[in-house]
Amino acid sequence: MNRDVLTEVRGQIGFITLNRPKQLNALNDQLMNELGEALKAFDADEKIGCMIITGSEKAFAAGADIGAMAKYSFADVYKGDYIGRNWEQIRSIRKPVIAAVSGFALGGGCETILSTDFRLADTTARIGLPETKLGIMPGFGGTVRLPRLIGADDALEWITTGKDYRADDALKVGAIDAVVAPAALQ
Ligand code: DAK
Repeated sequence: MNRDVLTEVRGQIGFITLNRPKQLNALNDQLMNELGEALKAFDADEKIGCMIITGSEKAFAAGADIGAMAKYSFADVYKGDYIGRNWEQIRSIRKPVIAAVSGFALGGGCETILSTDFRLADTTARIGLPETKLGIMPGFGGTVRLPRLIGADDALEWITTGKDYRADDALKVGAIDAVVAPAALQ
């Protein structure tokens, strides 16, 4: 069966790898359901002390799946609580959840990492909220969690310009906690 999320245990760490590489790990319902299940399973496992969410070398996640969203009406999204229901799952996990970011973490991908407790990024990372380029606002926590982390001024720049930022620049404002060499995240 095709899995959009892969899991692995190393020592006391539960690794969760987003696995839609051809779509740059664009977030859809299946992936978000599997992410929620994986987080809950590790949270319930006494042998696991913390979890690390990661993606591919090219992308942590390039945002919500634009193709899937294009077909949805407002009513579909509202009634189905599209994506939102499982995004919040990260915040309900009692053990520390760490994001390890290589490549793109854009839009919903950026909001996913903002929902974690600690954020590591390697020097290939490009992090940002490009929603305004699509004529929408960040829909899942970007307008709330980002200003809490980096302050209103910098968050306003991120949100209104839609630019993506290198790991060093994200570190300077406090959007991530550490920058590492790419090999450190493999
Ligand atoms: N969705 C679907 N497919 C995507 C994708 C995405 N977000 N991003 C990339 N892909 C696909 C591309 O279509 C392409 O597929 P093929 O053409 O090969 O079939 C493949 O991934 C490789 O992408 P590229 O060929 O474009 O790769 P490049 O290296 O040239 O460019 C890129 C990489 C990341 C710069 C580019 O792919 C890009 O700009 N992607 C879109 C970034 C973006 O705009 N993301 C979405 C932001 S909006 C909500 C909550 C949250 C949200 C919505 C609702 N509710 C609570 C209701 C969140 C919204 C967002 O995230």
